[in-house]
Amino acid sequence: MTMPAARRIAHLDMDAFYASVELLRYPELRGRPVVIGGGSTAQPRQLADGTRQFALLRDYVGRGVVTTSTYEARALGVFSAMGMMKAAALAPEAVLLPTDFDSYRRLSRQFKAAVASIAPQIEDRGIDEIYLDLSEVAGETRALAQRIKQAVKDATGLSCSIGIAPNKLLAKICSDLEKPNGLTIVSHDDVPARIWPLPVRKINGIGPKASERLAMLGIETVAQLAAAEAHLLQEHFGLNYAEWLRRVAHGLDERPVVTSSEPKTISRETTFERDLHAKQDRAALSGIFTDLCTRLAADLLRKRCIGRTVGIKLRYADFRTVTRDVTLPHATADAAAIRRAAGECLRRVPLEQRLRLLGVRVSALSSMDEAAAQRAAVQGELFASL
Ligand code: TTP
Ligand code: MG
Ligand code: MG
Repeated sequence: MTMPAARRIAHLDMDAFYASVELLRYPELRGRPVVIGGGSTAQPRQLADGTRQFALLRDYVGRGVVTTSTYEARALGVFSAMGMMKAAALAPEAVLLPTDFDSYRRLSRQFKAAVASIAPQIEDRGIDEIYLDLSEVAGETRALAQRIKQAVKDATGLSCSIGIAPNKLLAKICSDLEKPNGLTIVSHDDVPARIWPLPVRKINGIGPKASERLAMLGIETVAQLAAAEAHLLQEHFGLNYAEWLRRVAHGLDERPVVTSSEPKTISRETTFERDLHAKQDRAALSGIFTDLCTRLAADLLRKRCIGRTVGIKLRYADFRTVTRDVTLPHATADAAAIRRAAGECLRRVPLEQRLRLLGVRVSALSSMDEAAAQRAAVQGELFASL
């Protein structure tokens, strides 16, 4: 039996993300406890002498909750989802800032793009975290992770924490172990020493309810979960969840890194101002058809995609719609090649009736850059074998 090659999976999570983005704008707040989540009344005021005046948590009145907080505020016991009034009692001197989602989204795009320049196999898990499959990326693990952290820092000015492990389950746990600015690498052999002492709720997928029920069975740590009798877990959690609990307690997880869903098809269509006839309006139709293909080729280029299947869509005056497509020997983004293939499709539909709409699409897409890299690799092999 051949074992599947060991994988190298990373989980990257930004440190105190919203708060850290705010500190880029207000560097004078570095080192102070800062809490994000105030309304517009928490907007800092620019004073005549050029300095800024910030709202303090002690002056907060309302029912809001903390969105996130800096590590200085966390040291005082203030965490995400805590009521703001309770937080104010713990950290009255903390600065309160409003949320600014546009900035968080912009920085989110920037850090992901920086990581993608080094490790393109990315699964987007939300505004401040991603999984990476580093199995095919060259470099020693720690050095590679340092490079990724540096790229994020250079692109955004922000720090992140990375966990690297043979699977997503362990990588996610690890990215949290040495926050902030952490870098934690574990192998399967490290599971008893590094993972087993942790409380079960550190496992992504064991929520507050399951933790509570496990606690009632005397199971608090992952080690206790790993040692639990199968029938006991089955009795309380059902066969499927019990089996999953047993596997995760042993650090097992086969889920692949699912890279961002690329568009499956790119299309252009147009509805005519008046219904056109294939014979009488041949010149006009031909011009529109060519124009659609040219625009579609430009869309493909912009998205750095090539496609193997070219299709057309026609809607007749009576609103019936037909489609035809053809698959080419090679993927293309070339306007003339798309026009030829679409023309072939057009010859396979009846054209007695007038037409309302004409559309062209390209599907079976792949990345232009990956295709180029593969060609280069093949050429490299050819040269190497000469
Ligand atoms: P997290 O990654 O959970 O937290 P964080 O980045 O602030 O801190 P760290 O990872 O260093 O522990 O969440 C990312 C952002 O999502 C966070 O900055 C604010 C937002 N968020 C909420 O809006 N509500 C919440 O309950 C949590 C946990 C986060
Ligand atoms: Mg985070
Ligand atoms: Mg996160």
